[in-house]
Formats: sequence, structure tokens, C-alpha cells
Amino acid sequence: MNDLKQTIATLRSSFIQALEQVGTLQELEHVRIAFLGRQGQLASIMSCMKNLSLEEKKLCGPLLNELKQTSEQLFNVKKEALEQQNRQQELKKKQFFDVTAYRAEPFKGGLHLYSHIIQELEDIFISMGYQVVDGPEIETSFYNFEALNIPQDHPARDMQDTFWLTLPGYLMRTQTSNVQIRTLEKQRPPVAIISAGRVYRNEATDASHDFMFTQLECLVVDKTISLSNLLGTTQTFLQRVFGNEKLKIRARPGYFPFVEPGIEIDASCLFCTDGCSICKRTTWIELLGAGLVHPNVLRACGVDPQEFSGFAFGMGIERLAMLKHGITDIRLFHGNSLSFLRQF
Ligand code: FA5
Repeated sequence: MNDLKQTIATLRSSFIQALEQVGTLQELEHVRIAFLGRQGQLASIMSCMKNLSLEEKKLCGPLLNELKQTSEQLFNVKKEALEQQNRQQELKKKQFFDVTAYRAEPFKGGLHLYSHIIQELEDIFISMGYQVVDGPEIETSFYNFEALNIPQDHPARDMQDTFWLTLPGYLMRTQTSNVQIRTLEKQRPPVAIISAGRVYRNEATDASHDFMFTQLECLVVDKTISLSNLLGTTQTFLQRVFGNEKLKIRARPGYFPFVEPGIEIDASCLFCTDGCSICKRTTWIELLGAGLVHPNVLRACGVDPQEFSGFAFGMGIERLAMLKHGITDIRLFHGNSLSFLRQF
């Protein structure tokens, strides 16, 4: 009997001590299970009651009941205190924040430099009333060469070393001029189109030559189109691309089998007035291949050269972007270096 009384007293003090050490609701739950749970210490003492005599039951029963009630009360008080403490901590977190705290910049995706420059070029031409068209990169020899007045065995084919496909007659286009033919086959003049896209040449690469690069093609066919239309259009376009109204152009004779006359158009150097390393001390920078559409090309597309004439030009988009942004190596364009690409 005295043993049981002693056990009850010990349980009370160890329960109180355990409660004092509890710091979280989770720890409190462990204490509850150990002392007050169905298989806890209190329950196991209560189960011993059945072995006591009636007299002993009368004495110990109230003691145990009192212990159970007090333990539950103490448990509830502790639980309320911990919940209150949690609420206050949450409130504190919301009330105060450090405006100077470091926040990692989220990674922002962006358009590739190619997309930027092509959109810029397209916007300029759309504002001048041009239509933007597309053409295939896998092309037949007919559209890339024959229809452009470059028959088989013509020496001009060597000017653009070609990647031939194993499928006979098919190649990776070497120039966007294929779009001239594909457009004139479908559309009757007046025609004013531009087309930007990839071209491929079987060439060794260096800082200004790649085996895969992009060109912008421009074609205008209508009645009475002349060289002055071509020169006026290219000058306006280049002035807008480089944001420089003072930019001048000059034309030199050039040979492309699909234009007659053929010219090369240079722009006045953007970086100097008296010669620098970029313009190779000439004060001019080569930018475009151009000319009046050859009558044979018009004829191949069913357009009468007696009635219609046209101009066309083509240029390398990378070389233009390199000048505009001071890029020194063409291979950076598709090198996938994020530190390069994130600058644009
Ligand atoms: C042509 O491709 C003609 N189709 C352009 C043309 C169109 C002439 C319409 C007349 C009428 P060319 O081979 O010169 O021309 O190439 C045009 C431009 O592409 C060059 O001025 C240059 O800027 C760029 N280019 C040529 N080869 C490479 C290369 N390997 N890497 C990067 N850019 C190149």
C-alpha cells in the first residue's frame, strides 16, 4: 500500500519535471503518450487497482483520480502556453522583414541574339511595306542554282562550296536567294519581300567565316524598278539599322549570275572618318551583294522582263550584328555561351 502511494508521488513529480523540460508541441505529445496515454504510466498504475483490497482501493482511488485530474490540467496549461508561443513567433515573422536582405536574382530567359536582330530587320522592312516570307533550308539544286541563272558546270558554283545531301539533287541551301524563285513562282508582281534564314557552306571557319550563317534576302519586282530604287532602299535601311542618318553608301561592280548589273554595296565606316582597323583603312565597310534581277531569272519564273524589272540584295546577318554590337568572332553566335548571349 505504502509502495503504491510512493509510486503515485514519484509519478506526479516526474510528470511535472518532464513538462518543465518540454519546449515544443511535439515533445509535449511524447510526454502525454508516456504518462497519460492508454498504455502510459498512469494507466499501468490504475490497472494495479484491481489487485487491491476494498480498504486499499478506498484510500488509493481518490489519490489516483486526483493525480489524473491534476496531470491533465497541467498538460492543458502547458499546451496552451506552447500554442501561444508558436502564434507569437509566426506573428513576429510576418510583422518584421529585412528590406536589405539579399534575394537571389531569378534567372530570366531571353531571346537569342539571332531573334533580336532578325526581328529588328523585319520591323524596319515591315514599316516600309514589305512582306516577310520564309524558304526551305533543304533545297533542290534547281532553286538554289539553275533557276538563279547558275547552270550545272557554271564556275559560279565554286563561289559557294555546297553541302550536298545523299538524296540526289538535294542540298543545304547556300544562299537565301532561293526565296526569290519560290516567291515569284507563287506571287505575281508587284512583289516586295524580305526573307531571313540559315544558309550553309562547306567552308573552313575563322573569326569572320562560318559553315552555317544567316542571310537576309530582299526582292522587289514591279514596273520601272531601277538601280536608284535599290540604292535608296539600302541606304535608308542601313541608316535605320545603325541608327545613323549620316551613313553613306557606295556601289562597286560585283558579279552574281542572277543579277545584271551586279553590285557590291559598302557603307561608310561607322567607327572612323579617316581609316581604322575595322574598315581596313579604307573608310568603307562591305555589306551587301545586290543588283537588278537578271531577265533570265524573271523568265524562269514566268515574269515578262519587258514589262517588269526588279532589284534584289543579300547580306550576312552575323556580319551586320558583329558591326552593330562590336562582336569579334562569328562563331560566338551558335557557341551557346550563356555569358555571351546574356549580354543581348
Ligand atoms: C550571296 O550569297 C548572294 N546570294 C547575295 C545576293 C543576293 C546578291 C541578291 C545579289 C542579289 P555572297 O556569297 O557574297 O552572296 O554572300 C552574301 C553575304 O553573306 C556576304 O556579304 C557576307 O556578309 C555573308 N557571308 C558569305 N560567306 C560567309 C561565311 N562563310 N560566313 C559568314 N558570312 C558569310
